[in-house]
Amino acid sequence: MTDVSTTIAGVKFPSCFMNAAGALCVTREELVSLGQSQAGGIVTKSMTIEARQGNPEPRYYGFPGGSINSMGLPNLGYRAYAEMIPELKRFGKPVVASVSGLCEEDFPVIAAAINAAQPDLIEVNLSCPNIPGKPQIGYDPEASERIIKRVRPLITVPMGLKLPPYFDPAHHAVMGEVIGRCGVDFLNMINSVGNGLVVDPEREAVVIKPKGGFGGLGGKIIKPVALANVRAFYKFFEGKIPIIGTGGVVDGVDAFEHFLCGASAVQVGTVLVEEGLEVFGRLETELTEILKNKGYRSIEDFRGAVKEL
Ligand code: RRO
Repeated sequence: MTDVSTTIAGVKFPSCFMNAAGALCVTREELVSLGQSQAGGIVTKSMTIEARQGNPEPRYYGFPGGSINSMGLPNLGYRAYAEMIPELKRFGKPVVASVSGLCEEDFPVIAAAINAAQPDLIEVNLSCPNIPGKPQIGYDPEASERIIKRVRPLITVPMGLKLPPYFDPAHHAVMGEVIGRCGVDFLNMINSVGNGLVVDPEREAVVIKPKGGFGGLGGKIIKPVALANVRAFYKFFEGKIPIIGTGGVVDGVDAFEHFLCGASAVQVGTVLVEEGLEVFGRLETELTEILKNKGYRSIEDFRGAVKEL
């Protein structure tokens, strides 16, 4: 029997595929639909203190190979998600609450209240690229460390970080040191590749409205960046901190590559938005087929085992 379940920080997921924070997970209806789907977990939209409409539209654009977004944290506010968590937990799969904030002080407020609602895991988003005037926290190691150290004592469920992509080994090392000092139970990488620009040559225009068209890139085009980050942190921590691989997973082969690089689960954003909830069944079938053909029984049989030349 081929087994595509996985475990992150001691929490068992019936399938290694789940939604990435932001993808079809803002409203109660969307979260319930994720619960009813074949997704292995339910990840909430990153939440702020107050509900937000987000940035002006158009703010998402899909194109062959990927997507660009500048949603601007549209969400219901943490109180609404805290209330929903008990209901979402009844679907028999882990609930992952994604905690964000518009300033450092917001993070502990939300973390404490959401922890009281006892999701199965909490993911602290240090990497939203789309709030005008606010840089991605994960690119500031000191600010990241301050925030992690403030929320860490407030969280009793496994706590993870959603990281932005890093593009230099020196940056992996600096953030690796920060994470090592703070005690983090899991990592999720990568968030979208921030501040890309997509141009429509027909219209001679950018494709999304906020920030002059700049936004976070997702989908197939970012897979090599995602794999590099998964691999770099897997090696930095010698496989001891579980990693959720996010970025560029469109089919079973992409997921297989993430696991080879060291991921224990994968999340899907762009392909979920483009294809809908049916994607989870397809991905599971495709990965199962690959594992069967290769003679692997589970992800643990080959996780992190990519060969170097
Ligand atoms: O809402 C967004 O604009 C957004 C967020 Br919070 C994030 O973490 N990553 C992203 O691509 N978009």
